[in-house]
Amino acid sequence: MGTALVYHEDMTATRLLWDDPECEIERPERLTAALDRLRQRGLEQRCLRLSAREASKEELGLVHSPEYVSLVRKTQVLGEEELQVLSGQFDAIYFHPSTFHCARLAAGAGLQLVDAVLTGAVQNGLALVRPPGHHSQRAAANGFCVFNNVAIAAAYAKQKHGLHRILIVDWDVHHGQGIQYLFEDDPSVLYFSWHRYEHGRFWPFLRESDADAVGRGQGLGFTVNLPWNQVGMGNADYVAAFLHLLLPLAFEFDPELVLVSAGFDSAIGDPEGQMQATPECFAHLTHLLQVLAGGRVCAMLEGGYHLESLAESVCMTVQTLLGDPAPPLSGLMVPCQSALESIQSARAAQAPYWKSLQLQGQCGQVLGCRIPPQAPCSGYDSELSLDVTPVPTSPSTHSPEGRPPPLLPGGPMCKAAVPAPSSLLDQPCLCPAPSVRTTVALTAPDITLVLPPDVIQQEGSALREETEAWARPHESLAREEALTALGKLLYLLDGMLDGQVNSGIAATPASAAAATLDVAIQRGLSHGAQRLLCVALGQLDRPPDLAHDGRTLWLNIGGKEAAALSMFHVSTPLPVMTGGFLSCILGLVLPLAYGFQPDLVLVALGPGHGLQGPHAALLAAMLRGLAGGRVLALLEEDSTPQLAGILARVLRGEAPPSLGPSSVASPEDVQALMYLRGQLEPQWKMLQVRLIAEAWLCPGARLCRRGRWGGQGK
Ligand code: X5A
Ligand code: ZN
Repeated sequence: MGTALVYHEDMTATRLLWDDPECEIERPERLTAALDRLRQRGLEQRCLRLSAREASKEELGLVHSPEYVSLVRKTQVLGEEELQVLSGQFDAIYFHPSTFHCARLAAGAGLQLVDAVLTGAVQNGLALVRPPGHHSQRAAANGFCVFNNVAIAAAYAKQKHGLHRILIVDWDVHHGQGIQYLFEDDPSVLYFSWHRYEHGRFWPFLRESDADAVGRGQGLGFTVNLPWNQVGMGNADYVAAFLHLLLPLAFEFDPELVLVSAGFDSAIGDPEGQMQATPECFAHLTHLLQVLAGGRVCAMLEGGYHLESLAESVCMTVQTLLGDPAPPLSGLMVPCQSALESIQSARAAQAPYWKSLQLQGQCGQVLGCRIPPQAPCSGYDSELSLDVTPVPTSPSTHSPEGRPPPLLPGGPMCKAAVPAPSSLLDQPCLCPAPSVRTTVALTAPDITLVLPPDVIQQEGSALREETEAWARPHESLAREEALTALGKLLYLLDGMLDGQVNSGIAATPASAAAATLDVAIQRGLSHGAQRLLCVALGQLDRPPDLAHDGRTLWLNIGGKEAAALSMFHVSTPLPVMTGGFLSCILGLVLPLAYGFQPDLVLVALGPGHGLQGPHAALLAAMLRGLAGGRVLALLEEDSTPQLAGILARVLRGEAPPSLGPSSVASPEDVQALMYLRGQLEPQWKMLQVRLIAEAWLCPGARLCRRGRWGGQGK
């Protein structure tokens, strides 16, 4: 459906006319650097380009006082000295004779974007604007912000388009206190902000930026603050915050529209943020938001002062809005202690208002700790534990992240501001963005649906002899239909491993599902996949000779009971309610998947998977964030064409339909999840939503936990 890019060259006009070290970073080059890079990458050309219009007085009046709007209007005719004096009345603000015009364009750009998305002209978009908006208040400019672009867009979406639930995600590194103030008693706007806080010692130094500011009156629980108390937060911290805090609330809220206060001062290299998240992380954040609100995402630029980091991060965001798969994240996916503390305190502050947090609550509180605090390591098959347990300190290549872990044990887990290694930003990413749009190949027969033109019905098949050789050990693959299906699957898989096809859907007779999956795993591993994630739904037994060598992560959803045979072989019952399904995906599947960092994902809907189309689509859409989108879905031959169709659409980058209001998870679902967390947290740090009481959990836990970042500045 397309991506809008809203811009106007006039917004490069406003600039600082005098000496002010605090404000000098907000310069016109921010816009030109971002736009130039979008052009260089061919991304701008793929967007629907819209020229920004000025917001009207009435539109500005949706959030600002008339007096304040006239005050800003008058700056047009002031001389430099008067501008400087007026600027001095606000915190971190400069006015320029063009400020009023630019700020009206910035606000207007957001309105155009909202109109384009809500009329269905496009699916999503980005407004490249300055001045930024999120610090601006009803009657005050603040922190480089003059009019509150995102807040105006939200108020406009409510008033003009009649929306009832809008999610604002503020990933700028500063607290958008302006947005918070404007909606703090409004339950129709859920405002989420993470920000550098350092226990109140970072600008804007506000008590109300802390996690315990949760809104007021009717709006209680609709303000969500995640204060970062240390600098140096990275990809794992940001993804963990989304999986364990933002997304559970966002699904429960079920927004009709997502607005993003897209500041990139939260990216590596930025002088304000001093954080470590790489540009690719913004592809993942964007991707994770695209599963909400039917994919209606409107991003608007806020901060971002390191031109290189800003330009790259903007490209990552736009590329993902366009539907390209997200490049894999670099770095070990282990959230730091301080991030976990922040996430946990925000979860605790929000728990009274959100069912999804109450149910996932702390072990020992909600469930009365019926789950014995047994040692996960000893819970494993003893033969395997040697191979599996000492991942973080083992010099073998069997770590979940597939690279030798750093050999620096111990050390305080403190962070220091590390300047952006320019090498990190110069390097081309591991997985180059595809030059053509994602292709999905279907081997499933009888799909008579009208599919998007870039979804190809695959004709090819692997050589008969080769197919037979792979099939030989499996009785269930002896039948002709099973062999034919297998030949097509192997051909498709090879296309994916060669990089000719990004993702695919293959069909197999139900009786041969388990064997086909087994062959697909073996073939993937022997043909170039380093780490293969297999998510098997329904009754699909773990292939008998699947190794615990860390190259395959086997996750069965549909097992009889929750069980972790090793850290790489996990089974959990199929959740019965939507809420349970969501917490299984956000609380188990994705944390494991992000920790594992696969380069190939198999998702198999086996016998009795019981998934509705929208649930299957959500799972597939979210898994597409892994492995550069290299996802192969395996269906049973008698699956409905609707199921294959909806999967084909999400695999090529369309948004999954929203699930609607979610029911809560059943006690059994919660118990299974918490049990597995207890078992797996020591090895899979992305599962953690709180600090592990080390001695309480497992004697080996302390060993497992140290070394990752110790002594490395984080
Ligand atoms: C939009 C934005 C930052 C203001 C920092 C003042 N403002 N020290 O990033
Ligand atoms: Zn900022």
